[in-house]
Amino acid sequence: MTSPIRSIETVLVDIPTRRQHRLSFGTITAQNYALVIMTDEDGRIGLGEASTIGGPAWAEESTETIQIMIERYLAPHMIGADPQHLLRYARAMDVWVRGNRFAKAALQMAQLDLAARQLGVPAVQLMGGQVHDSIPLAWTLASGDTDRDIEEGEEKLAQRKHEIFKLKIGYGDPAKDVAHASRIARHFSGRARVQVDVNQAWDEACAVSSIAGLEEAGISLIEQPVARERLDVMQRLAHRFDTLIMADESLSTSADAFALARSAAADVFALKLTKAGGPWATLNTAAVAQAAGIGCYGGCMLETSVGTAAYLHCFSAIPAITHGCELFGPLLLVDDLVTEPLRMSEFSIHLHPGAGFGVDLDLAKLDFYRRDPRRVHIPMNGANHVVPRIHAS
Ligand code: MUC
Ligand code: MG
Repeated sequence: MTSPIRSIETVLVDIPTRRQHRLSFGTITAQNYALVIMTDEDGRIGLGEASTIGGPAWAEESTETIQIMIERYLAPHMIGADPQHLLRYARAMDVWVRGNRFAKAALQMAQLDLAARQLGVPAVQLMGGQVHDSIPLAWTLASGDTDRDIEEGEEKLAQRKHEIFKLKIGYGDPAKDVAHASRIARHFSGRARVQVDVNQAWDEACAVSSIAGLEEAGISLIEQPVARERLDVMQRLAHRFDTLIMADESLSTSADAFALARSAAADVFALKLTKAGGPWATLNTAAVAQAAGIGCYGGCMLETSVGTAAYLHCFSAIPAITHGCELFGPLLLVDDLVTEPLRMSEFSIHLHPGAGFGVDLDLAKLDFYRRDPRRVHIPMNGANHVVPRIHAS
């Protein structure tokens, strides 16, 4: 039954990736997480997670700022609170702190997990119940090497894990990117859907010529081709091309969703709990999408199974998720933080039936991957590198 919040702890975690992951703004070899552990007076635990890509390179927040925002400005208000008051605290967080949506999202996830565990129900039930039992699951090919990406895609298809591939481009010469993506799209033609994520790297002229080439090669969707502020350019691209244009960085809040919908600046919305500021904000954005007749894609920030499970419960409650999802984060990491892996098979990810988000922390793993004060975290060229200090004692 319900019981007040006793403590809230935020732990920084670094987990290496299985292979380098190259995006337009840098190359990742490890992912960083701010993990929130919320405990109630009966000792029950709720988990939340904020994952950032490239430190503050993808969005404004880093795991370090997330930790300090939670510990100093958000969590102290919630000690002794009833975790069942989900929307009350989601709204209050916007009064206590402006912005800092990743921090709020991690905290709201932990509260939702705890509230659902107290009631003994899956978290999805507190968001209206599931409309999807499973969601088609994309994989990102981003090794930086065309042959290696094709090989990796073939493996994923053979394992029946993924038949949607997202390519990360925008790193170098646009003509080379188009050639790279076109070769992969033609290779998998008729067997897999291939889409690209440009992560804001192009200007309008470059986007027009590049998308024309990508469209010809059969690329199905272009994610965030230009700077997030340029809704005018997004609008012209969406109008000009048949290939779907998806808003990712351009879309955080439901107000952004409204502006995008009103100007027809995107055909698809990428939803993420962290950039939105939590599960409730994500549901609000999805409601705008539904009202506007815009389909949604379940995005990710390369979460561990903790964040992935939180995203999955929320996405499962969203009818407008019609373009699949990319909740593959745990598969890219060398290890995970939970005792049981999430269920991914037959090209989909499946909702876990347990209470809360249905995942439990593996304490030994947490102990191993929690940030060691003897290691330094260096954001370099927009990328994340966790390197040992030279003179560790
Ligand atoms: C993004 O911009 O979509 C998520 C998966 C991936 O490969 O990159 C991201 C972030
Ligand atoms: Mg993206």
